[in-house]
Amino acid sequence: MLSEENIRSKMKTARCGSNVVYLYETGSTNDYAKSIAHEAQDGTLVVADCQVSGKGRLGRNWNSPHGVGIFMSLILKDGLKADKAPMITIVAAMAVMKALDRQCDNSTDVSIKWPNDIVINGKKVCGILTEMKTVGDSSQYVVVGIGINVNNESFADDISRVATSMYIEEGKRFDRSDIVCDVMEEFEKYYGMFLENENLSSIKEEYNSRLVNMNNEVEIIRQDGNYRAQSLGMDEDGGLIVRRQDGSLETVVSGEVSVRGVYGYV
Ligand code: BT5
Repeated sequence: MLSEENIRSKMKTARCGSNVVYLYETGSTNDYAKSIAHEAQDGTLVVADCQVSGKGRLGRNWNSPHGVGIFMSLILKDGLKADKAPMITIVAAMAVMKALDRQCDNSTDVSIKWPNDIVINGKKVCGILTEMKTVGDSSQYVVVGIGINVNNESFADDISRVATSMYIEEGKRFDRSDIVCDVMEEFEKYYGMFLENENLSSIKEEYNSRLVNMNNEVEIIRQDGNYRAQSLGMDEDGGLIVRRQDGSLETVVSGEVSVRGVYGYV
């Protein structure tokens, strides 16, 4: 069982997860975190056993059943400029990947699909949704939402082609509170590196070395149409550099686009 006591007793961080709010069931931990963010102390982590209306990006759903997954949202109050906030998604992706490295077998291929998916063996095991409230051009708070499929044995037909869990890939069950605390520890480390320059210069190399579609042909999906390009890796501001078929280079920015493999999800 995931419990507040369990999580608190294992948390080793000074800031991220220094206060834990545990909910057996909620609509969305991001929505709950936003509803308390004004009064909550910086570093508060909202964790739920189940979400009845878990959210992905652009109004999509996040499948969030009881007893098997991690659904958590971290409240940060650094007053960062709003245009820096999308980089926190990248920091969170690094943190989850490193936490899953710790838990999974050494031979397991844990990688990142830019910008916000963690992938094992080509399927999505984690998604990240960063939201914020702004005042002028600064953020009043940022909420980093992380969903990880841990002990799920199967998925509904509509997502089974893209989704996987740690249990499905590793063939064993995991203690969710260990993973929550490992993610917070890794997040605190990489977030500190990000804050030094307020960019991803010190993270970029490691991130790109684990990018699932590095150098591959990808489909860039934009509101005004799709096109194919070669993915060349992330830049220090979190954009994905791509080479278009006419040879020109372009940096695509998360939020504006999705990236899909030419032959499937990755
Ligand atoms: C994401 O969106 O990947 C962001 C997911 C963030 C979820 C966390 S859970 C805690 C916090 N509270 C929330 O309410 N949300 C955050 P996106 O890139 O838009 O991907 C969504 C798509 O992933 C869906 O359209 C499905 O195709 C697929 N999907 C849905 N549930 C999934 C799951 N559990 N595992 C893998 N794929 C899933």
